[in-house]
Amino acid sequence: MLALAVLVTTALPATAATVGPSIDVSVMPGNEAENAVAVNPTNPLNVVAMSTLPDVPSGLFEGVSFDGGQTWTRSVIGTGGDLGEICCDEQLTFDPYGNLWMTYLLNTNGDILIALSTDGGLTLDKVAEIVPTKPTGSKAPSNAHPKRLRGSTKGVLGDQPSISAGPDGVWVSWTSFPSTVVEASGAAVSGLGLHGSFSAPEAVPTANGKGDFGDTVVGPDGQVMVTYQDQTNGQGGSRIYTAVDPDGLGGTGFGNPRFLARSRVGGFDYIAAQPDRSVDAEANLAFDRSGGLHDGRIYAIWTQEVKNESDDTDIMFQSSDDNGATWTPAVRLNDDATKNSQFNPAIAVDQATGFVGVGWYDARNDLGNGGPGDTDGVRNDDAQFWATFSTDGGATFASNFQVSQGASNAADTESGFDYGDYTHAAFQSNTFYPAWSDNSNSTGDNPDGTLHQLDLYTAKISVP
Ligand SMILES: [Ca+2]
Ligand SMILES: [Ca+2]
Ligand SMILES: [Ca+2]
Ligand SMILES: [Ca+2]
Repeated sequence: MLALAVLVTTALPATAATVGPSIDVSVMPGNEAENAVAVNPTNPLNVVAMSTLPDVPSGLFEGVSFDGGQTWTRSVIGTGGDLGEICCDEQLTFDPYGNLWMTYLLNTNGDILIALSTDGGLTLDKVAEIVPTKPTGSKAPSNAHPKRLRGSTKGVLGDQPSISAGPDGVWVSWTSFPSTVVEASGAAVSGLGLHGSFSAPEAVPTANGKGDFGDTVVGPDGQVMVTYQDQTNGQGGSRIYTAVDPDGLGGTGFGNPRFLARSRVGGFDYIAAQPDRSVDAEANLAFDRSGGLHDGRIYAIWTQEVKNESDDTDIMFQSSDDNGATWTPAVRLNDDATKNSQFNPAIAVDQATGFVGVGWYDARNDLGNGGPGDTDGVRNDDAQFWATFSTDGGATFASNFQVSQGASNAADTESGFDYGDYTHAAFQSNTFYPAWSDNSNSTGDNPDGTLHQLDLYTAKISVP
């Protein structure tokens, strides 16, 4: 295996993928930031993308496509009614039956919400409202989403939920504040619209009694892995851990935390490209359930900072064939030669092929010289969106390629939320769809014009 921080050997030319044009999914005034995207495995032309709306009291943007992203049905959901007044932190996943599962948070309480769509995202119904446990305090965390719990900070607050579904079930994990513990809950799934109740919250052990900014994945045998970092605040750094429930909905709970990596990215680490909201290490997981050569392999990505508070952040990659007991050494996925920022990485496995796609915000072309990656003459504060992929189980990755046609600037959004805490990507049947927030107006249809509020973007990347 290659040494730490050495780029994985590039064996595939970037031309192995076809990057489609940038698509403005939201075409909506105001900021769309912190995005989710999912593709239906029973109809790979069915793409669903969502964004938090930091500028309005409640609601999410939702775009639904049934033609691979060419046309979209656009709506704002969750301004009341069945779904409630949605705050933020939405995440999406399709299961193998074509159920679309969504987790999200409300403005009005600290619960973890789950909604289900059986029509490809056109309609969503609330199916569960989980009350986090461990109410050991009475104060909401200082880092809660700015929109959460207007007028009430009493009791326990679930935050940062993530959701994943496999052939046997759907699982969500989250952080419970103020004690900053990680919990998870799952439900059996057996067909389109056929599911059981979500289980009582199950504790996910943490190494130092704390965990946040997590992710959840379900494996081919029903096992569940959760990752999290142990620092909720600060810029100094964090340790990233995983924990596994080996039998999912069976009687065995989550096992002891296992160390994954040490990052110099803390809980709220400020970089010039995300100057107000900051970034966390944003560890994310993907499980190969393809039944192929690498079935059962788990992939992890996270953000490193080369030197503390240098703003030179990088996207790191590791994999495990033994449910996280051991991991390959971390390798850097971004192949630039700059000291600029790469942040908010997203990963997805194509369960039809076992291919791995990774995308991230990338400031490599912002040299502050007025070039195409620079909007303002200042180095390392503008971001494009870049990606890479692997067709051999993560042994090698393609040369990085630029996905967004333009460069965006977070300060120009006039929102302290910047691009949000995360973005996501989906990969199905040889097509990779990353989602990102963009104010370059490269497509000419952002209602706020160029370098103002963000729209939600995607692009269709074909990986044959
Ligand atoms: Ca740092
Ligand atoms: Ca970097
Ligand atoms: Ca710049
Ligand atoms: Ca917008």
